[in-house]
Amino acid sequence: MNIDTTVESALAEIAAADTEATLRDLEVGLLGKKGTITELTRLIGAAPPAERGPIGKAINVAKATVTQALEARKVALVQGAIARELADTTFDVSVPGARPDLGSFHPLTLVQERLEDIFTAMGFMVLDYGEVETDFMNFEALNIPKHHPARDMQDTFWTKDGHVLRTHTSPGQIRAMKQFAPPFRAAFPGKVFRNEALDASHEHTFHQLEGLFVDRVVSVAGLISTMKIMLSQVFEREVTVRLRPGYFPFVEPGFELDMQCLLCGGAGCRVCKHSGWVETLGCGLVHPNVLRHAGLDPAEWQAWAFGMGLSRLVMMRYGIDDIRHVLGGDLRFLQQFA
Ligand code: FA5
Repeated sequence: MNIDTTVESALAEIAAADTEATLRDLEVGLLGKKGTITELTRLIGAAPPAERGPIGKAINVAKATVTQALEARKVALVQGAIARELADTTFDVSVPGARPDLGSFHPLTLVQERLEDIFTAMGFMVLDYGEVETDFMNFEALNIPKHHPARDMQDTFWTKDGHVLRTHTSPGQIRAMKQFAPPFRAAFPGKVFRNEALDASHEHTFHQLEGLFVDRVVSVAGLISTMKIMLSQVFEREVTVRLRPGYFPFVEPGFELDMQCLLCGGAGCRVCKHSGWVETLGCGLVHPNVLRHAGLDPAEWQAWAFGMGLSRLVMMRYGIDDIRHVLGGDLRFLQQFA
């Protein structure tokens, strides 16, 4: 192994490299872990101690020379390629280029962000909780003990180890009340899962947005007016709602709030199942047992909560007539929102 001849042949190879790819391979062959220039360092160990210093220096110079030559050749090759392209008279700069596809926000994201802004303006924190829950959080703590018939209201996907894919965003109520000292207001959007028959308005995987308002005194009037304000802000117009008594074990009293179908204006279509109304959210005053499960004394604290079908809201907002489009992933559908 001789430093000078190794460098000489390296420089000759570099000068002969006529493509960037060849040059890249050559660089590895010379300066890579097992490269010829790198291997020169072995000379240091083999030399008598007195000669090691000068040999080390010479190897450093060799490395620098080869690195510079590689760099210079790279620049020359790139410039050569550009010059060739410019000299090519068959290249028509006036031909329109291929436009890259632009992405866009998913309609769910658009509506969710709008709701987050609305709730933040009303003093709510926006929280995020997990999609896999314990039986306790999804059911027990919400006043739905084992064998309670209300468990059948939400067909459940179970994991092999006994966890549930949350059937609603309501477990967030318990988590938030355990996490934050009252009084507070919180909203938590998220994906939920139910093992149910699918149609134009029912998915097995859909989105909800839950809201929780905890204070010393709360009222149904406050709950309903908040829902009305929120819906008319989302739709940027007056929205007609109706309230029905609704049964949810975790609230008392409980209500179902329906919105007049914006797709058909109440005349009836397949989304509202020809009733003119779309079931939009469940709500009510949080049951004392739920407050207790979350560690709050019902004699001291009260709360209202609601759980809204975000996917259905998206359908109303954008005139989507089948919920299966929402998470269907069809690009032709999604491109409409670009
Ligand atoms: C619940 O999930 C309760 N956790 C809501 C609640 C929260 C009540 C807090 C009281 C207090 P429900 O099963 O009705 O309730 O679902 C709430 C909303 O989710 C419905 O109004 C509807 O808009 C939507 N929803 C329900 N099932 C589906 C489905 N399969 N596909 C799409 N949206 C659905």
